[in-house]
Amino acid sequence: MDTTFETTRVEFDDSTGVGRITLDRPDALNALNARLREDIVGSLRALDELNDDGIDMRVVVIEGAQGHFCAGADITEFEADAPTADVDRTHYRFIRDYPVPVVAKIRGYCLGGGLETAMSCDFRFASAEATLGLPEVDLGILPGAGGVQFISRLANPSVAMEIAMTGEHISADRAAEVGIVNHVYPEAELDDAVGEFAETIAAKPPLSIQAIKQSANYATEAGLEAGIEYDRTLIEPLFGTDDHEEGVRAFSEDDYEPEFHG
Ligand code: CO8
Repeated sequence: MDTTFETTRVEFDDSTGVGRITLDRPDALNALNARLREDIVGSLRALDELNDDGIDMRVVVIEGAQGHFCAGADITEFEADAPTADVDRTHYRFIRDYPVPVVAKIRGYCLGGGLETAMSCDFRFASAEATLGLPEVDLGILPGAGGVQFISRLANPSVAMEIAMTGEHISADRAAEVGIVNHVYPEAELDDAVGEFAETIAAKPPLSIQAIKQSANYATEAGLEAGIEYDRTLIEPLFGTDDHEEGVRAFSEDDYEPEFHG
């Protein structure tokens, strides 16, 4: 299934179960106008619908066209119609609540709403040449689509505040050092590294992966006791699955190669 929206391209590799969404407004460094925000949601829905048709779609990678992830909200739209909280939050929340893991593959600029988009993903893999930051402060606003919330959970809160208050551009290495980015690769190795990671996750038992995402999201919001209780509700149904049986069999039989189907 390969398809295009006005500002995104969507591809799916049925041999790996990995979908790919490319933000495609390169003339504006893939800045998020209203159309692109809606197309991201439309693209994610299109990939998710594959599962309704019995096709295993297990991981999504989001990247930007032509060397940049995304330079943030489209500033030219601010004058005409400042983004409302509801409109602008849509794709961030959609990614966070999305049933399969979402990986942000970051090249070039990843700023403002672009970094907020990446931080709403479950993983961030960056090129060593990427530049990240939250420059909203210099526009007299704040990263108001959850950016301060996300970065304060990923990085030390004081470092997070420093990045948001200075609006400084930081390197991928610095972003990894403070916890915003999972891994940094030389530019030429990024595609393979993300592909390998996505395929590794895609081959795992999908219901376990879904439960781990739900549990990890819950952990950022709930107290420890409530979180442990929540995990108990997640694990009980997993004990009854074929994938659980498959994993136990692979542990017990030396040469058995498990295949997980969800
Ligand atoms: N919006 C619109 N157009 C943009 C944007 C943007 N964010 N960023 C770049 N562009 C356009 C430029 O206008 C330029 O277009 P043109 O060629 O037609 O003049 C083209 O992309 C290339 O950009 P530059 O010529 O500026 O390229 P440089 O390499 O010189 O600079 C930069 C690249 C540093 C990325 C620079 O373009 C820049 O600083 N961009 C703005 C970055 C920014 O401030 N982003 C944050 C925006 S605010 C936000 O994201 C959060 C809003 C939260 C709202 C929450 C509501 C609830």
